[in-house]
Amino acid sequence: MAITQTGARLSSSEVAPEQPLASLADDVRTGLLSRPRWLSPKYFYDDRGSALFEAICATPEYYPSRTEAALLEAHGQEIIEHAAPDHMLELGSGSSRKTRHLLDACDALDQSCQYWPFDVSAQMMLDAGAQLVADYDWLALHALIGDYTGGLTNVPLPEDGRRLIVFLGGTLGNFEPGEARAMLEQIAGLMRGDDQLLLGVDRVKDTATLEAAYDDAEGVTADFNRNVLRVLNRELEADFPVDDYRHRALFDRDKARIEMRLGAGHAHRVTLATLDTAIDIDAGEEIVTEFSHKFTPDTLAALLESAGLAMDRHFEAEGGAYSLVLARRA
Ligand code: AVJ
Repeated sequence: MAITQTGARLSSSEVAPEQPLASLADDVRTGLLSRPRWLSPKYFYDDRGSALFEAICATPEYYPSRTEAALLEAHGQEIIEHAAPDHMLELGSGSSRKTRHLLDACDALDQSCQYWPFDVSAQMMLDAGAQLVADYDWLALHALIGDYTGGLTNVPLPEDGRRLIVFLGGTLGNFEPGEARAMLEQIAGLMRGDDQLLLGVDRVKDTATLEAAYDDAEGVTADFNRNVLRVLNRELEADFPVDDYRHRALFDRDKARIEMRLGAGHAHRVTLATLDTAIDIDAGEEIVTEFSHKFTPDTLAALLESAGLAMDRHFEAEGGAYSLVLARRA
């Protein structure tokens, strides 16, 4: 394991996937040639896409992010008291903005814990990390660079100490049910004894609220959705007519998920030079770009149970808008 020491309390290392992950090229070839056509939401997040996601979180319609932050602020101390972590591993930590509520709670409770953010963007983690170690003088931060969908067995957590695994933002909702269970099983595989998982998920609610959250009036989400085509145009030398695509966000109540799609305004042929492929797209044809699953207390408990986990504490936003749960191995 290559460890880069960037300061006494700030270091980083790369986490290798268990098996080689599919490349962008392979994923796009598979998805675009399937029916319905699909693209993985993980390709939204180039620099522009990450900035657009931050902007989504600031729209009045997108309640999940601020609702989760409020729950972390209100219950941070109870969470840290209950989990008493020596090591906090966060999957998809991004800029670690919401995690500060947990670090504040550690601070208030004199629980000195090491923080292990895990994300693909080394730059974002190290920038945020430098600020974090400056703000919390007891904090040691070890940034883990990699794609956590490649598995967690190579995460270099020390054997000793109690673990709190943090998985926020409703990101689990991006996975299809079987994948979500597999992801939770991976997490459960890192947990022993009293170790805890802190999981944030969005809840099933009325269709209007859900669809508005994924189709804000300002059009930020629409721009975010179309951004995946810009990524493909750049990375695969493609020529998607980005502005010709219409953003759609529909709640499927049977599957309890928002589906984001991009619909072609006109029939066209797209060429992906890097893939040596051309695809004819019909007028109105749609590409599925994201699923965002929503849960009820029952479906959440059942999913946890299927992965060998059990709910220890459940913090709900007003009206059951959002859930934060602490779970342990069953
Ligand atoms: C970051 C995956 C949790 O599904 O709500 C926000 C992404 N997509 N608006 C979500 C997203 C459109 C977000 N997650």
